Amino acid sequence: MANLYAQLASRFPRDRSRTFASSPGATTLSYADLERISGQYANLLVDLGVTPGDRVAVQVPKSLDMLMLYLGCLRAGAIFLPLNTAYTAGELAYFMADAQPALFVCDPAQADAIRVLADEAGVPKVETMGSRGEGSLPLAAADRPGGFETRNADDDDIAAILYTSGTTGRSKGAMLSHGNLASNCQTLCEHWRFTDGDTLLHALPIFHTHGLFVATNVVLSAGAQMIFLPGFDVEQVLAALPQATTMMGVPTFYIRLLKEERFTRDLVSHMRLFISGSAPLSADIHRAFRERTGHAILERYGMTETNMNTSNPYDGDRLPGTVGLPLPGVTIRIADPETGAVLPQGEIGVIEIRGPNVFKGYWKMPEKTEAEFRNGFFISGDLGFIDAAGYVSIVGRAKDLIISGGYNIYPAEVETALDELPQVRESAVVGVPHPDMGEGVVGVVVPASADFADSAAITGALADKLARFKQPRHIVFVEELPKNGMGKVQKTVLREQLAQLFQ
Ligand code: MCA
Ligand code: AMP
Repeated sequence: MANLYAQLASRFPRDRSRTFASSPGATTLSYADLERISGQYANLLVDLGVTPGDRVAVQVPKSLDMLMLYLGCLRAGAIFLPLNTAYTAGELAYFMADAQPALFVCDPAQADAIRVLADEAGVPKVETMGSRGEGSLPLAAADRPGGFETRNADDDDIAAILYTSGTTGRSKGAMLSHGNLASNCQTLCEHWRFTDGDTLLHALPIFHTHGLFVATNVVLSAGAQMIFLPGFDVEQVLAALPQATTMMGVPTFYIRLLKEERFTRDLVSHMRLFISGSAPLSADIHRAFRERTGHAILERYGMTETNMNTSNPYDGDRLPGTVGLPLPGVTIRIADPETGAVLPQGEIGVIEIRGPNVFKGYWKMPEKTEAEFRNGFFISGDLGFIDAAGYVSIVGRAKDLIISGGYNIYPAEVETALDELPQVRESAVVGVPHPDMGEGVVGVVVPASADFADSAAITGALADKLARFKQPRHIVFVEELPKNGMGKVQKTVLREQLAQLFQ
């Protein structure tokens, strides 16, 4: 097979003047522009000394330039490493030290602070890229030639690294190969019937699998176009929907749209497809959406490590509360979480995944990689079952994970940050139902002195340690944490006690 970019390019529209992406009130790029600008970035990377296999770490606001840099990295054989814009300096220092990028691209406003971190971590080059084409990298790219012969790549060559946190220890860099990404987006493009007549409404961040590999790569695979919004803003989405044919989002997008009276059946009667993923879409929201619009949201299930695994059907029943059937080429089995024994159909166990979509392992962590595979299957940490018709349902998580608005938060990381504070004796972090974000983060704290109850002091102290989305929205002070006979905190008890906190 070939470089992912070359595979995508083989499906670009023959007429390269056709639109690839438009940002309302800003840039519109044709496929010809895409080829030229991604070529300019690839030439620039070579000039900057970036060689195949080098990491290019990117923490910049969402922009089409960032996408062109992604494609430039693919073409030059570099490994694209996008980072959540919410990460703090402390979090970034870890990623720099671990990934050792040859180049770090940051927001111009952060350049001074990033240069200090980069010096400490031995990262040789820092360049900048802003949200409107400003910054040293776009400026330098504009001077480069647009022609670039895309480098050959093998299926197993790494195209991107995406960091995911873990239940223990620090974040792990999931290595995704050209073959992983190419096979998955082609499968999704066919499964969801994307064609060059489609226009995708893109309001997701592009530092994650969802916005980058699912949304963008599927559009590119179909030679389709997208309306590229800076983020999810309900006004902008309502204004753009009439020009779109398809939309992808996390459940929060659909929850927020349903709150708007202007989100009517008429507004979306021309739409072909709404897709949801990254977090559970409640059956209630699925039904409310169908009642309001006549559209059954198509829910699918994926992970950073595996891309997409299952999807409800395009034709046929899109069953609320299920994540659908395994995608073509993907094998799903349900195993006993303790023994790994494969369970009979209908029983609940841990979901395990095998297929061309499954990643190559964690960057520089061979033992962690080995521990998360069983007989060639990746152990997802999600609990679920498969019904008689083959539909997969997710019923819980074996991993201690909170998903808030589609972002993953590992309680262990937040607890460590809380426990380091002098005001805290011990803590437990849980996710409880949140009407907008699905789950909201709550920190349950046993204070170091009995009369301490200043939650603002606690959240304030976390501000520069943890990305904002990981910070507890509520601090609840307790005299002691509920523990079982082994001394382990009973999080189920806490979740039950706090279930109404955000209602
Ligand atoms: C923003 N904030 C959040 C979140 N997002 N807090 C918790 N959870 C979040 N997801 C913070 C903001 O910094 C702000 O802080 C405050 O919460 C309120 O922000 P708000 O304006 O309500 O948020 P927003 O800017 O509208 O963002 C919400 C969002 C956004 C639109 C739901 O989080 C989003 O685009 N999520 C999509 C994430 C995604 O793409 N996940 C895919 C992962 P302050 O209080 O300081 O104002 S890939 C994946 O999961 C797999 C592979 C898959 O299957 O797809
Ligand atoms: P991430 O680490 O960001 O790749 O998140 C992957 C996790 O998101 C999965 O292991 C699931 O727990 C969750 N997830 C993704 N899609 C769905 C879905 N449709 N329903 C429920 N959980 C989902």
